[in-house]
Amino acid sequence: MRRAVCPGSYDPATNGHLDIIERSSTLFDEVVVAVLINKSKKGLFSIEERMEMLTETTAHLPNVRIDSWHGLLVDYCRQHDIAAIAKGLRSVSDFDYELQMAQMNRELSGVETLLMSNNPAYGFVSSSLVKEIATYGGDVKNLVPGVVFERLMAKVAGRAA
Ligand code: COD
Repeated sequence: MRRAVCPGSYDPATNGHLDIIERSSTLFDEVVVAVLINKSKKGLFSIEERMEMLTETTAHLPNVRIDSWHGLLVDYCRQHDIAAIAKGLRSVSDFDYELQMAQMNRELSGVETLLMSNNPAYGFVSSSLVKEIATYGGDVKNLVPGVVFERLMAKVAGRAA
């Protein structure tokens, strides 16, 4: 079975993430979307909330499942017999960061990384910007899946209250 992981913080998932997950699901028998902790980023949603939103957002993809992991991505890949990491590339700055991680992960465990060019419609979309815009009352409806939009609006309203 050809199995890949789409790792990320997914805080929260955006339409750009969903595009990469959908395209990965056509290339592999099974795709695991793994919610990982990125220690350099401050989280808005809990890991459980991120997983719930991803589960709803990917319900139309039968070969996609959601999981979470604390630790090295290569250890997750080893434990779950995953030979490939599938990720999206938006820009040159993404490339520098992703290339370094791809090389390190291959050095650590031999796992390959597939870097997919982003859909230009979502090239400017990031979880961080979506959160910032929503916090200041901007409209992010077209940037995130419906369930994420609803949860984000509720979270932002709760914080402002
Ligand atoms: N279009 C296309 N792709 C996108 C878009 C978009 N609009 N937005 C994001 N993506 C891609 C990103 O390029 C990334 O590949 C992926 O989606 C996830 O993005 P984020 O922002 O949710 O997640 P990151 O970048 O914070 O995730 C980093 C990891 C958590 C994957 C990384 O830190 C990691 O692997 N951590 C585990 C610990 C580890 O193994 N460390 C050693 C690494 S060598």
